[in-house]
Amino acid sequence: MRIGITCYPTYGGSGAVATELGLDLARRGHEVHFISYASPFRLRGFAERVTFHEVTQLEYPLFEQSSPYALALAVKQHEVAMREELDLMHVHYAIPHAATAWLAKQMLEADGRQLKIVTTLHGTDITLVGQDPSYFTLTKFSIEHSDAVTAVSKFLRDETYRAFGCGDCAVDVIPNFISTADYYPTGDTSCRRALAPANHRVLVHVSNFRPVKRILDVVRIFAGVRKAIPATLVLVGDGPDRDAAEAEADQLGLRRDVRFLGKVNNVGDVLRGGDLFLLPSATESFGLAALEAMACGLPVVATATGGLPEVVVDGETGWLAPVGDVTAMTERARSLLADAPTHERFRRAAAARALEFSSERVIPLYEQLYESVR
Ligand code: GMT
Repeated sequence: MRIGITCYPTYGGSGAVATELGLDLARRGHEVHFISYASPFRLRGFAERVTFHEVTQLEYPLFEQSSPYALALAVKQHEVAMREELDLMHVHYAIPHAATAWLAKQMLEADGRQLKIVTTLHGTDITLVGQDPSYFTLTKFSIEHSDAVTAVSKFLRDETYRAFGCGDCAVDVIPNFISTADYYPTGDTSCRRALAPANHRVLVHVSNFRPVKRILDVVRIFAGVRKAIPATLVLVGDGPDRDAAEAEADQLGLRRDVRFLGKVNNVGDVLRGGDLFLLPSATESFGLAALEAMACGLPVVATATGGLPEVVVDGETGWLAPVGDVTAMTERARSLLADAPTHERFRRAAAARALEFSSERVIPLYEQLYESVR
């Protein structure tokens, strides 16, 4: 099939999923066209049957802060669909991508051409942004006018039905997935040696450092663990709350044992050097970062929120606690790291659980969905 994919190109789960999906579809013989304002961060270099189309925008003084990106995107989606004879446009994150795809579809229909739209809901497009009055009606309309809609967890599907009450929109759950070539456990200790002193346990967090990730909780949980066990905290990513996290680490006297790596491409290598993953988010529709960590054999201490319980099996592959309960998460992390046999059992269970979300299992679900709307 010839498939257009639109996503945010920035560091984050929806762009990561969209890009890995596109690359995998191309390896399976499909022709894939990414359409966005910049090349997605995981689209590294050339790949056969993959093309990136950049949305360009006219700068015009009248627009000031309101440069109409969505309109330029709709024009590019229409142009690429026409020229490349796309069978469908798969958009990731509803706002504004599902609405622009609908516009492109209308323009194509005016020329007697068809374009099917598949929309994948990822998280805050439903739980936060989409429910704001400034976006609500358009988000609901875009969902109802997509040819197929998927959500990355049961939680997100149910939240879509609850918040938008869209009678006609069947939302299929297709979970996020991992590439087992990139995310796998290892007995090799070279990654660990590069991150921390040999006698330290290594705690890892990966995110875009937005408030929803509760980064200060990550630092405070680590502070509690480190009181009992020699340990290093490795933070991967960057975003608005990084400065506050650095200040908190300084304030708690942790500077020497907390490493801020910033954005890195080979996250799997960092994860393979770790012992435990922390994800104390206020909400997560899925928690792709937790799945990637589990695939590398890291148990996860996280919050029992959103779709996380569908990924992390409480008491088997990690522990879940209420949002904001730093004390509980600290105690869970500390006791797991102090108990070698249990830690090893959790490690194995985490890696085994992650295989249930392998790309080999999940990508065919998207292919089947595409065939059903074609
Ligand atoms: O919805 C967002 O906040 C953006 C999105 C992203 O691009 O990072 O994150 C969501 O999508 C990921 C991939 O499906 C999920 O793993 C994340 O749990 C989800 N984030 C939230 O729900 C906060």
